Amino acid sequence: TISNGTVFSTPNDENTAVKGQHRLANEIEHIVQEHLKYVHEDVNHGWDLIHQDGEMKVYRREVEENGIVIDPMKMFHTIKGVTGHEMCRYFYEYQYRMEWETTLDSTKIIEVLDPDTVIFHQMHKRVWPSAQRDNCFWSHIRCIAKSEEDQPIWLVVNHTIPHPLAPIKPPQVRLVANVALICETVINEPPLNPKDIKRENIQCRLTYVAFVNPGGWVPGAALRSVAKREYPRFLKHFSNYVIEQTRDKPILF
Ligand code: 16C
Repeated sequence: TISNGTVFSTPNDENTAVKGQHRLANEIEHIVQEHLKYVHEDVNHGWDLIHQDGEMKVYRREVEENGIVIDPMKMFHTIKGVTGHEMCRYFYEYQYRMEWETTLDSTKIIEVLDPDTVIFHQMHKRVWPSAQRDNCFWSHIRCIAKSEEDQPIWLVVNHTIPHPLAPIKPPQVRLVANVALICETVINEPPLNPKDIKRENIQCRLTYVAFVNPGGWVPGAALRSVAKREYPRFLKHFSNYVIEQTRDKPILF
């Protein structure tokens, strides 16, 4: 119990968690719906294609707020041999984070709200000469069924939130991020018996969006050039990581 009377559950609490019944449920619902609304938004207007590599396309919209660069990013990719659930599971679960996240010094879970919703506190690597950034955010994984025949949509949203267990400690600067990974599984030439589906029959169609405010001034040109290099690098690296992790495992639909 924190001094203002609020009860926070901890990661090792045995009795947390009725799904979707916690103090952030409404906020999360709202943000999830926003992401779903814009996932098919046309990128032909206002977005610049800044990187393309095979199936991967990276778009950016140049936006500044009070002189701070807050360019939204939107990326599309198709990854062979994995499902949307697998991509989202590896993105969401704490135990894999440091194996694929190359921008972090550390990550920890500071609260579990339900099995599909946790609060992380992460410390990013310092990018010289700017101050080190940290981020405290809720992370939520969800499966959305479309119809009996269609594969469901899987998504993870990570959204910055203040938390008494993660006060901002200068000189660190808290960044503000709202990112979503939204995935669909495509089954090619489906065998008659679903049990016969092999990894060679599946692929994941992925959309990743990031709205990141660095939370304080960073030289705009430097930020844009780091972002242009690092976002594609993240997506490529993370996709390869999931391919490697799942290669010899049963398919997780
Ligand atoms: O989605 C990603 N990771 C999530 C799970 O960990 C996380 C999302 C965070 C939002 C993006 C954070 C940007 C961090 C920038 C600070 C340090 C960058 C270190 C670069 C090392 C060379 O919930 C994957 C996110 C992948 C982001 C890659 C692009 C980062 C470059 C942005 C430009 C930063 C300029 C300097 C700002 C201090």
